[in-house]
Amino acid sequence: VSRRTQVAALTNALENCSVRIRGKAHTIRVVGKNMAFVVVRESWFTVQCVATVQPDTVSRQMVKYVAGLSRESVIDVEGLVSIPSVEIKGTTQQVEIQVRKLYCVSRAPVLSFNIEDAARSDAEIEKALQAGEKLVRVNQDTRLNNRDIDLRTQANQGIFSIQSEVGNIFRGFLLSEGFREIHTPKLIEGSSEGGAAVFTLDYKGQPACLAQSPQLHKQMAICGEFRGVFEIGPVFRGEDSNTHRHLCEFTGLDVEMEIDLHYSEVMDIVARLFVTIFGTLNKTCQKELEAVGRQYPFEPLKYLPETLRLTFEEGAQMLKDAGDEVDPMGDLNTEAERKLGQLVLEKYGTEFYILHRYPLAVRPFYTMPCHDNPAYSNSFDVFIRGEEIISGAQREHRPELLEKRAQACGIELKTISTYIDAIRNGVTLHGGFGAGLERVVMLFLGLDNIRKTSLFPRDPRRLAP
Ligand code: ATP
Ligand code: AMO
Repeated sequence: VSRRTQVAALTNALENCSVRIRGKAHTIRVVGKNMAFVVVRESWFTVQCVATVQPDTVSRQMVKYVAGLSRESVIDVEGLVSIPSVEIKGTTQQVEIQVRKLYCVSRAPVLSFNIEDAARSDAEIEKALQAGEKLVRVNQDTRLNNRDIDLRTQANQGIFSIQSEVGNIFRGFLLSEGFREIHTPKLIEGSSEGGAAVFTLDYKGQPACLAQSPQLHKQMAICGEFRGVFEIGPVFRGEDSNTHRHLCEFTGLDVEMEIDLHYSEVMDIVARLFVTIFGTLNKTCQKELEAVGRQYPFEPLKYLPETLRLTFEEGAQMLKDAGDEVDPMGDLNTEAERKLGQLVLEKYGTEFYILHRYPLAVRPFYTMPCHDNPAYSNSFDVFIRGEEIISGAQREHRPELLEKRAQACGIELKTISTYIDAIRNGVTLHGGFGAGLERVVMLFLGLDNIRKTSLFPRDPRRLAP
């Protein structure tokens, strides 16, 4: 046997063929002294290998050796492909390998948990515990402390394939619409969003920050006559929030574009882009969606082909009508956002919608006020299942007003002087938006915690692995 066969390629067509595979020992089960079963896993795919004592090929000693292997060791198996008479449960491949040779390439120590346990849903755990089975319930900190092991479950393989696909669709859609991909600096002079959530550092003797967003530079690209731009890149927030949806570092999906007349042109792009993302994921990622759903059951996202848009005033009125107190000129808190999501679902049948025309006072300094009523703004947030995934707006392009707003929002003008100058040098009407990749994936999949959709999450308590 010379060439290695992928576990994924092991099908009925290879019956009686001699193959060599390499993978992790997912489970090891020994029956008496003459037989051992090893399920070999190669990332997503699994196959059962059977070592039975046979005069010429498999000795008792070899069965004993197999029995002594540790789970998650990397092994090479050579043998014949056979088709079992009964359906094999718990493996992706429906053939078996009758082992002739088995080598251990890399022996794993006893790990903090095994993949079988880590892959169980809550319902499966309850059922197993009731049946008196001994198992380890793997909590979130243990998973994140041992992320390299945790990532091996099918649900996690699915989550990060879906995350990769969201980035691909985002990029493909925007390129096809004539946008240009840009890469803005992450070391900048000061806060780009305002507020205290910023990491400061020393830049060769000069005070500096890790970029809180690509906001200023994506706008400066528009000043540089890049008519429409996007970026997929890291965003740093010195959040003190230990919530299920805040990270200290996340991946921003940012867009900035010229507009002709109205900020609705930006919302048009958001709507078409996200309907494309959802539709494509539902088509191309079925296997991954099923794997996530097996461990973390969820209902598919309900969305309309024409994305619903409500004004902030309409949303606030819906909450009031439902008996909630709402500050008409304040922001919605997390609870109100959730409640509104529920009301919108009941009334309009969608879990994806845009809320626009927010009070100006709750938006960042660079937001354009509404021309008919400057207490409101040409801005919007976008929600999935009652939680924010996007903020966006038309930008203030009048330098004097921009400076005034920045000052009022407590931004140190000297840290944004080159940005203000760029706006002063002449820029057309423009707007854009930013989404958080981890939030998009978390909420599309109905997951309960953003740490599940961040490969190596950074939160106020976690800087490793
Ligand atoms: P944006 O910055 O665009 O508003 P966001 O979703 O990060 O996006 P924040 O402004 O950070 O929102 O916070 C919005 C809401 O999240 C707050 O009104 C508050 O209700 C809630 N929130 C933030 N931090 C915490 C926390 N530590 N505990 C509970 N709730 C929090
Ligand atoms: P905002 O601050 O609302 O807007 O951020 C945009 C989107 O980024 C995500 N997000 C986060 N994800 C994880 N952890 C966090 N701590 C976190 N904070 C925000 C959310 C949010 O909707 N410059 C503007 C965007 C624009 O107007 O273009 C901005 O940064 O999904």
